[in-house]
Amino acid sequence: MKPVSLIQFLIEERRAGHINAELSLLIEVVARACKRISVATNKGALGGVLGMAAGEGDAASINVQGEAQKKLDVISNEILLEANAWGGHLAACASEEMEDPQPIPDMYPKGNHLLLFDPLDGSSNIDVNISVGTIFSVLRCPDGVTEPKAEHFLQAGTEQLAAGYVVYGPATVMVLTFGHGTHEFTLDREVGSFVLSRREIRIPEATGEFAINMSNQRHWEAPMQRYVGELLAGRDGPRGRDFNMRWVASMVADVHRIITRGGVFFYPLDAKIRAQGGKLRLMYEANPMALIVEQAGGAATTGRERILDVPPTGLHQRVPVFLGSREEVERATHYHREVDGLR
Ligand code: P6P
Repeated sequence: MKPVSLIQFLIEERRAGHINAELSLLIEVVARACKRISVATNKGALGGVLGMAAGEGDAASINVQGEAQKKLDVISNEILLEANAWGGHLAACASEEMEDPQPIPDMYPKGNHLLLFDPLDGSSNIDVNISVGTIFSVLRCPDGVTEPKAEHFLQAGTEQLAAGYVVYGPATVMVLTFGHGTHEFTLDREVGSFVLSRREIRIPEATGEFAINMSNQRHWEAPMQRYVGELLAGRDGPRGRDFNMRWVASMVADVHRIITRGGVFFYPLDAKIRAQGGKLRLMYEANPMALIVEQAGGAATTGRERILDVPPTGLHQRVPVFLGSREEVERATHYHREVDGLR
């Protein structure tokens, strides 16, 4: 069968009434920017792009999250900002690497969409050559707002018009949803275009594989201790079967494994991060991944409520994340809600 390119797929989605022309063009611009990020990450040590953004002896380059920036964090952020400045589809952008939303320069036309992105999630893995990725989310700019401020981005995850990620691994793969199924595109480097490789992805309801950073175990809440304890007990425990564990420490890589073969991913609240509300960012990581996973038949909660229903209170708000195969997300969430006296 003739391969379907991303552009053909976007035309299909427009004809189906799932997206409009402006959103279609925006996704093409984001995809093109991610191809450039893929080229930069794939150069590795030969591209002079590894290591910290701050030079030897310079003051460290620290982002709004308080994290030391890698050169590729800065490069990826600049590629996405530059590509989207002139496109004419956006009213503003917001980057996980930057405190405030970025306006579209006055010399360019503005559009009706808001783009949020984590330009290079998992970048601590760059220097050890483990997969990293870009996560993006698209919202509608509220009518009549010409200079969007942070509060205009604070829309629940259910309001997303599009969500996607690009994982820079052995292959460069984009996973994308417009709320009408989750689909996968693989970059054909010879042609230079993303080609549809999986349509209407379905995450298996059951799984034998979980992803969590076990080094935090002593800090977890009791229901998380109980849930993971049952998985570790395996066939001798209440679950009656053995489980396997994976933890890449690159959310995009862990989620892509789950999208591909099932599994469940946890970054629960723990005593260390309780004050911040969690580790992962609602607007830049949790919401886009939650839409992608739900559209593939999976589930995504904070352990207490559906992620997509969380009312945002801040652009860099953090939340606990439970996502993946529905049966395990629902069981772990039930344990937490039971302790809270919720149904
Ligand atoms: P830890 C990467 O920094 C990230 O934001 C996610 O991509 C990843 O899942 C998580 O943090 C890893 O956290 O505490 O295991 O390093």
